[in-house]
Amino acid sequence: RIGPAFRTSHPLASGPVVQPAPTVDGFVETFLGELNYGQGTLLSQSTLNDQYLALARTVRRYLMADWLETGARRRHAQQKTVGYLSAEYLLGRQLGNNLLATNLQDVAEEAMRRCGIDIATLRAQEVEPGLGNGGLGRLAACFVDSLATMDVPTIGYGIRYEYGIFRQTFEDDRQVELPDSWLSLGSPWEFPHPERQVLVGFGGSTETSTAADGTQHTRWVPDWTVLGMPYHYMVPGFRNGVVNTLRLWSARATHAFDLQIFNAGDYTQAVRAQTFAENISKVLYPEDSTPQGKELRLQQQYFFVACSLHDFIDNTLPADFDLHRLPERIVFQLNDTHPVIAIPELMRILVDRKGFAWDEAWEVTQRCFAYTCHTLLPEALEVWSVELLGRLLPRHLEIIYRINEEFLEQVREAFPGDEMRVRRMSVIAEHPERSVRMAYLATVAGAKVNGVAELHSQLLRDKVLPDFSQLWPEKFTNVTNGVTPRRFVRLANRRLSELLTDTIGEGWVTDLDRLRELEPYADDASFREEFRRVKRENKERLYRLLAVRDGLRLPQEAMLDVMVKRLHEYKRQTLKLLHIVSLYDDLVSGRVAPEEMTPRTVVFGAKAAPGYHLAKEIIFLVNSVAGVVNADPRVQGLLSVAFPANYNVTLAEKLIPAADLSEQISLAGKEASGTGNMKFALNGALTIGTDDGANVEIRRLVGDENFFLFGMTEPEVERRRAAGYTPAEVYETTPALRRTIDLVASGHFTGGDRQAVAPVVDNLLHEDAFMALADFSSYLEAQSRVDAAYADPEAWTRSAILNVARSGFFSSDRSMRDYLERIWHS
Ligand code: Z16
Repeated sequence: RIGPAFRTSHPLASGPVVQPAPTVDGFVETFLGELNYGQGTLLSQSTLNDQYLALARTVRRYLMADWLETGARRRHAQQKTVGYLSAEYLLGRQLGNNLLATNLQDVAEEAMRRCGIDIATLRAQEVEPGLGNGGLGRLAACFVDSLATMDVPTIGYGIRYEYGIFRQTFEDDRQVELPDSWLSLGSPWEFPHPERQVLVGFGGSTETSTAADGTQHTRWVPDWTVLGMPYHYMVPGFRNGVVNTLRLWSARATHAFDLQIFNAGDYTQAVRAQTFAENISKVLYPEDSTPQGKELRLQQQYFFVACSLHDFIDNTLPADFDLHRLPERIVFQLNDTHPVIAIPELMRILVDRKGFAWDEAWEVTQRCFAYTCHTLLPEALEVWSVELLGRLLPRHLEIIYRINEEFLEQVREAFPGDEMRVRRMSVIAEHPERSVRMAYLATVAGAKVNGVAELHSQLLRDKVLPDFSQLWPEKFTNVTNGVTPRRFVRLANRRLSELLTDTIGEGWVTDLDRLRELEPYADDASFREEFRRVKRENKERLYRLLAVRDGLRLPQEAMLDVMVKRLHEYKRQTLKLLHIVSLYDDLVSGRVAPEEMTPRTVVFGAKAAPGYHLAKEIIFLVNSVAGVVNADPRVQGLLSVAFPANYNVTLAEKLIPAADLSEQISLAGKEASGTGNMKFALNGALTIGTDDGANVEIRRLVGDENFFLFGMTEPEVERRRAAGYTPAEVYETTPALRRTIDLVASGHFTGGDRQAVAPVVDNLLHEDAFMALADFSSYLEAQSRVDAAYADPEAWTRSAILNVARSGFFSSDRSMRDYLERIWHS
């Protein structure tokens, strides 16, 4: 610690903290105080941003007493803490969530009205902290919400990126990325804690010395260091007086370092050193699922993990704590391989700094970590070259080598003479270059390894880590993902929430299984009418927003068909596009009469990683098709395509509650879980989906008759590939597909430019790595079932209600109970 805590015997020094009165008067008074003394302005002079900041700081005051109280209670109880280690937290806007948690929504709304302010306008001011790419980052945010609501001692550890996921814009139908300067107008939700800064080393070399008794001691001598500055964020539980902490690290230059250079008289060099250090937490890497092996990314990973371990061991545990008992006090959950460097870091702390024997340290380390895998894509399994790792973290590389040596000895004992197996299981890969397999390291060191949906966990055992699951079957488990009902139902879908609460009471918000009580109402005509009203009003709200935000004009009555997720070939946005083009072609060629068509509006939302060229070509094609379809009078009111730019949590909260149909169409065996699929089902959309990820569990729960299944199963995909898949053959032999692709290839959607569509068309015809063409016919057939079903509103509504009633399992509260039972308590 940098400074001692301030100590005094003054009677007010240890609280209690006085919370402002939760009344309209109390709120107004606090708000005006924040505006005057916090922002230094008068209501009459204030900007919208002043008002937003004052409102946020007002809400924050209501949480402070509970935050301090929770901290004191946690320090006193000394229970085991969950240390969630995640490079990403895709939090979404904070204001609405915190008003909901404190039950201050109505008070705040009325208080603002008294000040002549529309609270919705202030909410719209908030720039969401987009400190994540997609599913994995949003999952971390849902998990910390649930842990607070369940009063589980938790510290979320991560990185305070100065720039989160880029802001997407379109220019001439192509994606253009802009920096996300989310901090530039002020950040009222964060608390910097300079007194808890941590020093982190990089580079240099190791030194080994031998003591008089012959024992060897190794020490790492880094050649450069940076400071980690923690910023704390409140994580309130739902109306339970609990506020946990999210601790995000920001990189600063060390003083000693620049002083040295300043003293040497090189001012510009000193400033440059500062910039170099601060680069570490500058920007989120924008790849979802397929990371680039960049040096700065490894620096980010080690930076936040080193800060977090040090923070817990030296600044959170009591000073006299016996670290042999560390596993009684912490379990670090590794959110994918990004934080796996924590394993050798803990070994280094225990052995090099705390004087543990190797075996003792290994015993402790193995009980402190558990690993969650989120993928099956081979290209997404992180590896770091030995050259890079050794240069940046020489001591960690030595430790990894020793862990691996001892592990491979164990393999040799269990499977004598099986050197092929030893090579397969080695944490160190030899080809194409010598490198560290981070997933293997996590599996060797972790007490548990879990996948994120049943099918995924099965494939993880059988396909990704089969040798490990054979050696340690008991290590492997599944925890199916979940989503927080607070943000994704109660906050995002207020109308549905009111209907639910009027019908079954309000207990569902923290006990989502109670949605089951809704089942009988599926057969109640007046309830169905109400349910349809909710959907209709949500659609109206969405279309009003899209009109203002994106200049889109969409028909109110059509089925709303939504595909929102990162742009990735395996997710198959092109398959959805082929469906749209085929519907369009059917209409304009007269094969389908207008009155036979079920009107549809298709909405896409997707960001492509800036370096993922084919994904960006797909975005271009979607925009091109949208432009032509929307302008063609022959399909007016029957088919529309919208692609609002910059899909993020804020937009998801508007889109999902309005959707009728949820597109979950990845190639079977590729989507680890999906979590958007759960949000849609909980908001009363029906799913059209493959037998993949958590779709499998959604379908089993909601029932086959309330889910539109299509496509190959994972074993069918395997067999098809083994037999030699040639997409061109499918194209030749499927007339509807041929017409569709030909229309795209002709340049019809690109003003006659065939060159512009060639990247996507050629890829589909000659590569199609994710077999969109193979599933095309099955998909179209399932979509005609959708059309027929939508034409019967009563039956459709019944299915939609049953989707809501039977999806309570997908609460992240349930996921957290599973982690507690299967992983954290064992
Ligand atoms: C990510 O968002 C996911 C996996 C991964 O390896 C890296 C990133 Cl950034 C996603 C999965 O693709 C998705 O299926 C899953 O639902 C989500 O993680 C949360 O588990």
